[in-house]
Amino acid sequence: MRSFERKVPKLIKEIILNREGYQNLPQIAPLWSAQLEEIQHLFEKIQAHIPNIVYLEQISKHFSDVLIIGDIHGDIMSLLKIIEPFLQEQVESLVFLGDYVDRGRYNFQCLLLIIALSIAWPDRVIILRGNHEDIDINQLFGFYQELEAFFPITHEFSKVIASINEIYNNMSLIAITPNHSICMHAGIPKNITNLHLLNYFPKPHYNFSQNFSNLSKTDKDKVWEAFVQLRWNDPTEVYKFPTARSYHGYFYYNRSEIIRFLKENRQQRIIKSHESLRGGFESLFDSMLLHIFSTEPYDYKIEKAFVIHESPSSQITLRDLNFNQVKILNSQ
Ligand SMILES: [Mn+2]
Repeated sequence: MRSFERKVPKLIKEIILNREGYQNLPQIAPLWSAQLEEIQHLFEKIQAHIPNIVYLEQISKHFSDVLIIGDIHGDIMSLLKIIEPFLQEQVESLVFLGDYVDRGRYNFQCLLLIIALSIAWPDRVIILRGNHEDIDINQLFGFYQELEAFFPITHEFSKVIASINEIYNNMSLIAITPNHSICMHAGIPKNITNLHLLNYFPKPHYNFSQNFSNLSKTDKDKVWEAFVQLRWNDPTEVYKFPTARSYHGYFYYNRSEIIRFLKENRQQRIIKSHESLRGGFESLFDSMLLHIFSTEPYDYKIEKAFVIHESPSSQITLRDLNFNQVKILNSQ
């Protein structure tokens, strides 16, 4: 078991060490809003040093050996499998691409466990914000109702919602690996090709308008749209029109936009999640875009789920949730 490298609060240790018990709902019930608030503050303190666009090698050297993880959606069994090689020191670091909650049966447990990992190992675990890290979306897809059942007392429940909202607002949007992969939940925003503009959008996310004094109205709108579209847009090889709406109601991006985006940001590929319709894995646009989904089974669309492993030798490997090698994705 990987040791805690620094002093970690008992609560965080308990969540990680008792993780197997998370399959049993009652074990988590004694967690009060005050404890969740403590977790929120620990998370905020760490995230204050991590920008929206994270160049991972600036965080630590551990990210040269990284496991990249797609949508989890409350699937605690998949999550427990995925994090085991990290806890057993078979891989040095983790990047989560978002969508930890909604649709599944153990949303709260998944979110807590992922947050606990990032607090215990801030130099090794980065968690990005997906489109489901949003209280409004949670009201439509199950997490909100799950929390209501956990916290039946009204004033407790409203504190819990406030804490979870703060946690969401402190997640990053993009992580760039030492191996030149741009990791994000969904894709390229329609109006922003240079990611540096997003540095005007600091964390916590709700504060964005207060930090915009140097930007024109047009650029402000672009940055706000990018905040949404990074977590919603989908790639297409079919539609030629970059303004076409995806089935999520946001925008498609195509081959030429991917080429331009990678060139402008001096990176080699996009690694994203978000689309269950594409199954557990798909390589698109001559491997310039790799899609993974890391929960199984899911709406009967995902038969098998995957994660991506980037190693210090620059090899990119598709692995199953038990860390078995499925396929080498780049030739070195
Ligand atoms: Mn999504």
